[in-house]
Amino acid sequence: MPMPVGKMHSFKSLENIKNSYIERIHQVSDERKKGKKSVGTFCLFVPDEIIFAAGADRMILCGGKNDTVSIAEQYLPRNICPLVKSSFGSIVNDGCSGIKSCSHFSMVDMIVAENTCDSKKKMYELLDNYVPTYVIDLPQRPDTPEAMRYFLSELEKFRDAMEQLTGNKVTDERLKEEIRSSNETRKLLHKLYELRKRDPSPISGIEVLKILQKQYFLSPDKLKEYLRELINEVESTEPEQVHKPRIMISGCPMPGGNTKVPAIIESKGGAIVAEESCTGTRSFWDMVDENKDHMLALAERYIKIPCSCMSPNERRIDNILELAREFKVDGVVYYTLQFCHGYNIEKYKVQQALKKAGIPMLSIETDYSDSDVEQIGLRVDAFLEMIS
Ligand code: BJ8
Repeated sequence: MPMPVGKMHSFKSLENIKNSYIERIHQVSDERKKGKKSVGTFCLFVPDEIIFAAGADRMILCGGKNDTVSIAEQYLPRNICPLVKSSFGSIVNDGCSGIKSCSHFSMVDMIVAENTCDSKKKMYELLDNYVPTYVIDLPQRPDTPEAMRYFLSELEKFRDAMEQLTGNKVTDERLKEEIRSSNETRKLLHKLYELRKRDPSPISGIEVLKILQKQYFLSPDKLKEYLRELINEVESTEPEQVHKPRIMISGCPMPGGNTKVPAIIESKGGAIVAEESCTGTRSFWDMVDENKDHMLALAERYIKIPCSCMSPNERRIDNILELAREFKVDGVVYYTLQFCHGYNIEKYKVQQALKKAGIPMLSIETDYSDSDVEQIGLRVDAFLEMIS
């Protein structure tokens, strides 16, 4: 039996977020004409606070669109994750093939990368031929004092590189302001997620994803403005009392342009109430301690991000269980991109832990194409039927 889909709310603030792209492009372009540097990033391990404290702007360059994948395949092997291919294709695209990349991919003076998964690491080596690429080296066994010391020294080197790029000193005062500002954003996102704990949730997963995908694209002030507007609207919404199975998505990030799996889940009648993802809780869950040495506080906060590139990564399993309980989920959709070995392999541990906790899980491994939409739809249908 098909699940009840129910009527969707349409929040005015989401329309503003949707239309924010052009305005942001003009803003960055004007800033660059006046000499402000713009930095492109790919990963949560790069602390925004240091970039902003150096007086630069930043935009995320993770690709979520399928159309630039074929461009990347002229340079990269086909059997690597679509996120890497889409990003690379968007940056190296010269438009000859008739495919247009989104404008922001060509609007950065430097890329700040990080040593995470193999595909990204190797892509960065090639990207340096197109845009100067600075790589932060990450220790991959995060729970040791040696790893902390090393990561802190890497962040200090990164701070120096940003000072060199912009010609501005990263003062303690500026870092303090940026840490406070980023914590404010994190608190707003917590507030939004708190509202999703209501049953039924007053906002759909797709709607939340729209703002999360813009999180590292918009300026911090604009993001906060949109979040406040959205929270006000959601707080005063009376959701339709249709019972829908509460779903958490867990796994790979879903950058702008990639909404395939959440769209299928919600079109089939599921309600996504949380995402254990870098386009989700991993991006904002932990605060930076405002009462410590600022660089140390940043190192401590960022090294804890439970990415599958870290080993061991038990923190992620604990987070998933905690989120599943907090958001009272009926089931978890474990979402991985093809050839993302870290998240694909970690699936086993997550499945075991969820099974023990009595929480059903559906595993979906996919790419950015539409070729499996129907097949995923059938599997989601059966899963939702089972957990209802
Ligand atoms: S902190 S998840 S943003 S590394 S999906 S490119 S891992 S093969 S994006 Fe990530 Fe930072 Fe981790 Fe988050 Fe590789 Fe996997 Fe592709 Fe990925």
